[in-house]
Amino acid sequence: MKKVALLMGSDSDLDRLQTTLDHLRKLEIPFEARVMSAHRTPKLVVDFVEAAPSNGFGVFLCAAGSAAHLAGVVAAHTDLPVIGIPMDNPPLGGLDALLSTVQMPGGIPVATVAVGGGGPANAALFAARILALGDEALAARVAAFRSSQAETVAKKDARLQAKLEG
Ligand code: RP5
Repeated sequence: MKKVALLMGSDSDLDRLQTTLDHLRKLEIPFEARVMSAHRTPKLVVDFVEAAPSNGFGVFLCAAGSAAHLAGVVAAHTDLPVIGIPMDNPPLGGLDALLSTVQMPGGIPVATVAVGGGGPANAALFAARILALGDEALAARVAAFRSSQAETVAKKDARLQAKLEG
């Protein structure tokens, strides 16, 4: 299976990417997580991205906050799919990163997940769905994950009904 490259602009992003890592691990998706910045280490980013296909990567997850250009810069240097994860940094709470990531010009696509909440987890799940197109075993794990969520909701509903009746 191709690997996921999880790039983050700073180690200050890492704690908020725990659910991304958790979901990649749960779905048994090989990945590398790296700190590199579109602004502070632009050459490193370009070198990494250009070498990515020959290094076995299939999808990029790019997490950055503030004036977040990491996902866009990565997308500008590759034909692989890029998913942007806008980080909810102060003082603007991630609106800055969201707009910087989602408002890409035509021709250079970046799929952008939500700021905070389920966004970082969804980035991993979206990467899983992309890679699952060419991997039946992963597709089965993705399907099982979705079923398990439905079962969890059904249990919660049953608990609610019991509480309301009691
Ligand atoms: C962005 O700048 C990073 O993704 C991070 O969210 C933000 C702040 O970085 P630090 O100043 O905490 O290193 O590039």
